[in-house]
Amino acid sequence: MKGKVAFEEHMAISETLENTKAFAGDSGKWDEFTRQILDMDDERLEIMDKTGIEFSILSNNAPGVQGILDTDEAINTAKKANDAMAAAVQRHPDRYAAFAALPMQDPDAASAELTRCVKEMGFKGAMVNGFTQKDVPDSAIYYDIPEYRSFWATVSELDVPFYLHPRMQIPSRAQNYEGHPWLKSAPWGFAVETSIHSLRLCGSGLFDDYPNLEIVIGHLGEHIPYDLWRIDARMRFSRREYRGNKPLGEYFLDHFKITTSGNFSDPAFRCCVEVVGVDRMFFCADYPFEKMEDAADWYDATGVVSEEDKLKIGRTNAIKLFDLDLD
Ligand code: GRE
Ligand code: ZN
Repeated sequence: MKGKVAFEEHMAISETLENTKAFAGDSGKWDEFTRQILDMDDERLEIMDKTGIEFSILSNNAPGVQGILDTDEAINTAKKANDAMAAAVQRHPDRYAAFAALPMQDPDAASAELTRCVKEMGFKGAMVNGFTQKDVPDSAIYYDIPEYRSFWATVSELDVPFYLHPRMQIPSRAQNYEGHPWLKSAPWGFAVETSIHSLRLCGSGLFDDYPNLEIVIGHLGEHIPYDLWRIDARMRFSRREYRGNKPLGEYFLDHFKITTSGNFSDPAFRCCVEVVGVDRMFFCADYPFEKMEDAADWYDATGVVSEEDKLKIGRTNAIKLFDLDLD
């Protein structure tokens, strides 16, 4: 399929490159990975052409700004990453837009940076890499807590989507992964982290306070669609400190969008389509952690949805959600 739009497509700046090293693949892959994640002008566009991806929304790599302990450094690094993406968008306005990296260590600074990116640079929303650390390594701040309501007010006012991207649990809180480091990252732990954070947002009353918020999660829903029925079913018996007015499933279906990033599986896709519907689903690759070729080959060939729905998920849903200037 030509004309696809993809938007979990990562770039790095020198300050955030190293923290991705462990995920780049086996040792021989680092040079190629570095070249690909830093490039926004050559190879990336060539592969987009080859795989029928017309347009990408760029984002900084994980954990990126969320892993920086010092708040001023986080603010400066977010600005630098955002300015680098804005420059790439200016060089290739018909191929790229961008999501803001945000210094969530300080909710007011995050609001200010998102406002700058959206209002002054035309960014399409934010991509935040899970919980933020702050001051000390053993810290993990999730955004359902009251301190972040003013930040969400800004997201709501700007009316842009917020992409909640995975990161790995920090070592001091990852005892249950002991002896199995492979389990902590993309094979499983990423989804555990991101699904818990998503469910916390649903259970916090956030979406009653700001009914227009749109959260995007990748990897075919970070396991949530598969379990959505059971969550509500079991919450008939215990809703202790659940702060939503509605059943959790309603918040999830009303406020979450799901992408295919890094999960090119027909059965998982079928489950998502059945649970959340084609209007809430979107094609993404997750380059350069995944190959655009793998994403596109799978998507272009899948028989799970009709050609009409494939066009929605691969293109027109994204044009609508992000108000993209594409036909
Ligand atoms: C991602 O960005 O989704 C990602 C990483 C590291 C490893 C795998 C992966 O940041 O999908
Ligand atoms: Zn990603």
